[in-house]
Amino acid sequence: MRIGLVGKPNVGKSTFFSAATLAKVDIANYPFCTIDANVGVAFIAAPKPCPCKELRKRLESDGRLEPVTLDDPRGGSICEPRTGSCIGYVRLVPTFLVDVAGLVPGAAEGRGRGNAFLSDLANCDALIQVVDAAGLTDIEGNPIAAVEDVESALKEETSFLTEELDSWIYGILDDGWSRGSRRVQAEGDKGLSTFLHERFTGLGASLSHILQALDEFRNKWGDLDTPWIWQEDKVRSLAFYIRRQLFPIHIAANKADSAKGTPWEAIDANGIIQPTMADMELALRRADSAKMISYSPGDDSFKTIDESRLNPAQLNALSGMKQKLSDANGTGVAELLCKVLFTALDHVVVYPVADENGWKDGEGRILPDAFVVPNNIETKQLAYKVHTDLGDGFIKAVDGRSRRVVGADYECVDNSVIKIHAKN
Ligand SMILES: Nc1nc2c(ncn2[C@@H]2O[C@H](COP(=O)(O)OP(=O)(O)OP(=O)(O)O)[C@@H](O)[C@H]2O)c(=O)[nH]1
Ligand SMILES: [Mg+2]
Repeated sequence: MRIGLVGKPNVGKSTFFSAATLAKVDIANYPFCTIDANVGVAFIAAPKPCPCKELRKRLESDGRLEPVTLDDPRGGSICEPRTGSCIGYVRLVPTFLVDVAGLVPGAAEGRGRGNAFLSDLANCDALIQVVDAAGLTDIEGNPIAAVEDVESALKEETSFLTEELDSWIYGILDDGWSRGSRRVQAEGDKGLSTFLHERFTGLGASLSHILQALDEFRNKWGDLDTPWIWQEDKVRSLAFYIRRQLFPIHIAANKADSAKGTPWEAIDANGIIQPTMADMELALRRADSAKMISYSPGDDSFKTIDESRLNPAQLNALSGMKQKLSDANGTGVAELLCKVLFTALDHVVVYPVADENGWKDGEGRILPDAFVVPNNIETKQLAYKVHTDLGDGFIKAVDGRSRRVVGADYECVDNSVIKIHAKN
């Protein structure tokens, strides 16, 4: 999974990016040192407690493991993550984050970084548009308080990104449209979906993205007859629905610390706006890395580790941050990433193992891998994600909880532990 950060200059994209990817430095030696400067790995807390919690319980009740002690630095976790980490059963899983600079109107016509900007975006599964919440002011520079005024200011802020993306998608559609869409004549609606799927695989389209877009399009326009003679506005409308599938956009209303009193709750009707304080998240994670405080992303508070080591200025700054953090219920950074990955993209975390009893891999490591996969992925598809050979040689799978043998089309859910049997 790859989430792109976009937005106008100086809204806080790079701050958000550094805050969210900082963890890779001290959490795991994640092997991505050679990726582009603007691509990083963010670690996001899995929605459910790591299955090592259940495993610990089982081992304890069998008398094979001592109960967890209060001073256990891992807070009871007994898994051995190959990437990410797990403390107190909070399992961190990796996702790619891209800081996509260079959003300027007219990119689809080649302005600014133009196509380079668009091809950076093309690899993303979802976008977070960072906007400067502090800049959402009225003409006199006063913060806006009325819900409808914030909504229209936000619309103005965000519409040019969607317009840019829509016209880019439209350009791809329009190229060879009448010939391609004539496949409907011979093959019916299926011809159109196949054509669109082929057209947009390069942008990461799956057939279900296309079918979903066509469904929404039908709701507005009715049947898909004679697409080769559609007017431009109808093809543009199809581009709109495809874009929404390929690039769902969430909004980070950043610098929320300077936009106090904005009624986010009232505006957040679709759950796509999240107030954030990226610079505070960055400061807190750095202070945590420096062992000044103990802070977990997503928390609305932190503990100061050893106050006697800090000078009055530091203590003062920390207490100010603590107040802001609790007022805002957290910085919103981890919360937004979690929302995008698990709710909007409907992904879940699945744990493949080699031993369905001990939940270990071939080398005896407990629950080393946590895969972020689409919800309800079938076991054979999961096998392919682990390794091509495992998919090709797939025989059967075993559900690690029920210990039931299951077939290739068995659907994994969030937190599934799955053993895959394959020919070797
Ligand atoms: N008050 C406040 N300032 C912030 C916040 N996040 C970022 N900033 C500040 O906003 C300024 C711009 O941040 P950047 O992260 O460089 O912004 P950018 O969007 O990457 O900018 P470009 O790379 O120029 O497009 C910096 O001075 C940050 O410290 C925040 O949550 N609150
Ligand atoms: Mg930047």
